[in-house]
Amino acid sequence: SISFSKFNRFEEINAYMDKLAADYPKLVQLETIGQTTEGREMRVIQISTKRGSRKPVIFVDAGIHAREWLAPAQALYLIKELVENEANRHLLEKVDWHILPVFNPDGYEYSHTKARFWRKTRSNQGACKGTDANRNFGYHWGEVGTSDSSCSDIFRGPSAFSEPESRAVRDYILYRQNQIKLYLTFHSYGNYLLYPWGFTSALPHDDKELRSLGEKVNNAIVAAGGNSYTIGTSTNVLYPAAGGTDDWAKGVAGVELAYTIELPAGGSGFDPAPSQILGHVQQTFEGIKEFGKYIEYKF
Ligand code: 0X9
Ligand code: ZN
Repeated sequence: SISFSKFNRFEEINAYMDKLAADYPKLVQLETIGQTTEGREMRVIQISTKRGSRKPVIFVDAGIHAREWLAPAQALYLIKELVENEANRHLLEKVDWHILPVFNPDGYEYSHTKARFWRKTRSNQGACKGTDANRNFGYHWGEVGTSDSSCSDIFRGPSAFSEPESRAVRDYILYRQNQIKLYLTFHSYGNYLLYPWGFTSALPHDDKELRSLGEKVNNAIVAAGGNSYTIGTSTNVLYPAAGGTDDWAKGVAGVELAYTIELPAGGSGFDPAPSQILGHVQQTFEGIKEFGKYIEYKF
């Protein structure tokens, strides 16, 4: 079963979501949104107090990069708090949460069983396997900070949306384009709160709003004892990298509020000690609540 003193395997995460769906049938619905290259199911948990509601949706994903294990842990903790902790019911009053805890389950399992620092998907690409799904989205695809070599960790894929995992998330978001008001994607590591763009150093039209919401979130995390985040556009505070999910969500799907959250480091960077997981996910959850409050107030 799942816990926050270890990194849970994909099957454990699925079994937990099944249990939530069985125990909280009024609150939880599961949707399989696609299949990976190796045939695993990609499952989104929809948390809502009202079936068929037209409330604003916050869409969250994690684990697009296989080795960034704190990201699925954070998504799982968010799921647990939203569903199982009655003190958090207010976060569901005006907003629905749709969460994909493991974007890249083939890679995630591979990083558990064969190669700890695997990043990409597991598709066949000629010389080497796998595409960086965060270079595979179809907005300024193939531009700066990407590679056309299948052996590179930032391989963009042979074409935009070449990966079944990318297509599943693209289609899920496009289908709910008008309802999704905030897109959050969890990565690790380094404590960065990033927003578009990753393909250019130009600022988005709503840079001020994105930054000030980022600051609210960071203040809550710091107040909870977490490390402070560097806030800004991907290009300006981290590095340029085109074809990311966040840029696509904002630039194509029209989800104006889109953030990549680079969670804290630990161990090699990608593997905080099991004893550190709970503290990190609790502190970050305090920031995620601020995102929820903002969407509630704005829409
Ligand atoms: O390079 C990435 O994909 C992300 N960093 S990571 O170390 N987790 O790999 C940052 C992505 C930021 N967003 C865009 N560049 N669009
Ligand atoms: Zn990442």
